[in-house]
Amino acid sequence: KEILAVYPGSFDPPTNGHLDIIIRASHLFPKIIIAVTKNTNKKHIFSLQEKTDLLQKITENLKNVKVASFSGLLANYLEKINSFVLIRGLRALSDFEYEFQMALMNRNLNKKIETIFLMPDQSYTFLSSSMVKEIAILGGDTKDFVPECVKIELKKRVVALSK
Ligand code: COD
Repeated sequence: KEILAVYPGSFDPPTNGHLDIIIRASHLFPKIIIAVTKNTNKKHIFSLQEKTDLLQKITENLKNVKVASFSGLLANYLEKINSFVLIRGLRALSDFEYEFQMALMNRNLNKKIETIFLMPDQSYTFLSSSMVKEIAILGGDTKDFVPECVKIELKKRVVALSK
């Protein structure tokens, strides 16, 4: 049976760290869905549609990767698309507690769900969407941290938000 793995996140915006995890996962699983949703604990500057479009653009050369968005509980979404494998990225020890809690909570909601953690290249371990946003808002250059099309959209959004 072909395993369908889901990489869920808020991706606000998608970074080179996310892309590193997506590429690693695409080598391991026959089919991947990047599942974009809202993280109610975070403030987002891009809509679900905008993030879906950006993720589609930056993964268009990865033939086994698709992008989708969902609302509501991740466990319910997995059931709906008949997937029970989650991919998450681990950057540092500081990610562990939140990720561990989420993995076990998802398994409590549906005991078939397994979460697989992948580590990015070490050059991305310091990278986070919130820092990239902060750099953009403060006028810094984000070119080393996000794909070119994300950099352009981020700059536009920051200018629009400052008006
Ligand atoms: N290198 C490697 N991995 C990275 C990097 C990087 N530089 N940056 C981020 N990552 C990893 C993160 O560790 C994470 O695993 C993944 O990439 C996505 O990151 P984010 O920040 O875009 O996504 P999150 O953490 O905001 O996603 C949380 C969800 C939206 C998945 C969660 O809130 C959720 O499932 N929401 C739906 C409602 C629900 O079911 N809630 C109950 C959950 S138990």
